Amino acid sequence: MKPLVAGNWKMNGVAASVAELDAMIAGHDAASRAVVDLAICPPAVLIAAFAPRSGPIAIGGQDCHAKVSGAHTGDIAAEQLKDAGATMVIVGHSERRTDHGETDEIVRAKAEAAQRAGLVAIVCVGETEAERKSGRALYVVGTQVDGSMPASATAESLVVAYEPVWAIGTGLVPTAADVAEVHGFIRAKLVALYGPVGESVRILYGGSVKPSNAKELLSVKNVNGALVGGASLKATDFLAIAAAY
Ligand code: G2H
Repeated sequence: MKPLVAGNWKMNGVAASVAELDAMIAGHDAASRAVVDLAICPPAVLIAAFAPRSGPIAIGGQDCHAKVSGAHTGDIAAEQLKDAGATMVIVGHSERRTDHGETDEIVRAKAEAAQRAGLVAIVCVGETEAERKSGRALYVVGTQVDGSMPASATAESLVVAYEPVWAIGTGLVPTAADVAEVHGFIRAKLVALYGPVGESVRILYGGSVKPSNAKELLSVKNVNGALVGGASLKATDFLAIAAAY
């Protein structure tokens, strides 16, 4: 399957940051496009400006509301992201789960809203440091997968991102063996949930991915790409990660 390297800009970037997007577009040449899909998820206010010029780089949101419209101040519907030019959206990122109290049930509703709007849902799961240290990483990730995944999926409508919370923005990364164990576990869960389709859903690794560790992380079995935060803000770093393929 073709891997996906998606950049999550989080609450970073202003209109002038389009220069980085333009450099990414220029660097994602025919040879790169043949082997890897790239996406950038900027703050929602930049989507409408980024999408028309993004060419070979898909543009996504970082969150969506589960409803189509209504009295939900500050929220954005999946349909509105689609209208602005997004083709995908991250849901259930640990920063959303922590900062906004999002439960597995809420994340699942958001993933289904994304699919309803015709967006690819990138659903995030991952254990905390305490959960890993107490030997509960697989249990926690399994519970999140069971509770957060949409009712149905195709290879095109769902992407899963494994992001151990303790690796996010810390510079720490799990060993290749630990990544392989969790990704293999998620793969088995996806097959149990969706049948053969579960074999073709991409599973991204996220958490302190950078040019220096990309090759090792992205060559692990069942790692089908990366969700990149800090290192996606600069075109040179982001393209260097994509060049691991
Ligand atoms: C994990 C990741 C992007 P970073 O949140 O989703 O961020 O690469 O900065 O750890």
